[in-house]
Amino acid sequence: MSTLFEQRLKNVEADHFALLQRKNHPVKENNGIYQRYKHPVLTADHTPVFWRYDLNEQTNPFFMERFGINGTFNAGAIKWEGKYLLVVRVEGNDRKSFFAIAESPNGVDQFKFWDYPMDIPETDNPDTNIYDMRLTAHEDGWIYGIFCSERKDPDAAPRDLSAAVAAAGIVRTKDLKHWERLPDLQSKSQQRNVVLHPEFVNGRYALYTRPQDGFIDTGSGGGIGWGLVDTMENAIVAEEKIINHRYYHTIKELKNGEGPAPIKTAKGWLHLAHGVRACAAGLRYVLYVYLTDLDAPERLIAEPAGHLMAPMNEERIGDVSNVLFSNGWIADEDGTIYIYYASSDTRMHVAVTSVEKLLDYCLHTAEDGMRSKKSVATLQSIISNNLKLKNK
Ligand code: M1P
Repeated sequence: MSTLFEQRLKNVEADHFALLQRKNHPVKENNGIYQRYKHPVLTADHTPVFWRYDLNEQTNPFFMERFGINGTFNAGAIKWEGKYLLVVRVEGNDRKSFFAIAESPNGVDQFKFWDYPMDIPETDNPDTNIYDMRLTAHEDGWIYGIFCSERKDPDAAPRDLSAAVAAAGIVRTKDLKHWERLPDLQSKSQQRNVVLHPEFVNGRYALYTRPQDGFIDTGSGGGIGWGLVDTMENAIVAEEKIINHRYYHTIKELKNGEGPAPIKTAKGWLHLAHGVRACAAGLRYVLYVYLTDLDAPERLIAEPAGHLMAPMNEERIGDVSNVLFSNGWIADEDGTIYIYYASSDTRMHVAVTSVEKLLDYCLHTAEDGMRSKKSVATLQSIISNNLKLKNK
């Protein structure tokens, strides 16, 4: 007779093995722009059994979880030695996030976590929580990770246990195993969603920023900012200019933020970002793309109206519902793009498209006319062109 411990260990390991081997496949999607995949690529259940359980029967006779994982989401991404790597925001049941790398041989399934999470060094001012790393393989030879470092607001009123300060933490590596912590980014305001541009601009490092009035409120921040710094070893953004604005009655009325580092294409820098609006159900986070000039990456060339992707079906539900968020994508040599996106602060998914398709989408989808009448005019022009063709 096997013990309870032995039975549970066997079942849990079998389920975990089956989950990691599960094949993923594209779902039927008719928009022609991208292809979602059926299964999430990473969930809390993908984390190793030996993270969550004490495998010693003497000290864990009921084979109970000893370290609960609440979610695996908002992952940075990079192709490394032929593998698709995600630097995942793993959140424990204790609400603390940390980073862990999961790798896949094909980008769409079989993601497996490395044995140990990343051990990010602290600065002299320890982070309470760290999350949402954007990876940039910079032309200076380093791979940088910029993430949100959250700390309790030192100026909070004595009974206010929620006030926090968001800053951009910076690490760098050459092998994805050893991470050097650099001083946090200094700028005039709090920051989240900071991303390093992959190339020097006029000999300086260029950063996409997201100036904000408070920890949550972007208020007068205006949108996605752009700032140049002389060094990443003591990065100080003196001036920020807004390069992707928020507007009234759009998908990004309330907030927006740069996603992963932009992809260089023949027609410009391709950007993925998130836009946030408020509604009766709370905040709604969607993904959108925009294109900027190759020589002046801060200059907007094109931005299709509305969202590229919005939460659908089970993506709508999770810890923070009605949220799609992306801070990682990978462009393969053949132009295939893997968009890694999280749903509702809970799990990771993939959608596959290509550079060619996203450029076509950017350059041939009407921009937001900002008024219903303009939307109707765009639609009328599509309809009349199509009906002329059909009735020929
Ligand atoms: O909960 C939704 C998202 O909220 C924040 O994004 P933003 O700063 O743009 O509002 C982040 O905390 C992000 O991690 C989270 O997914």
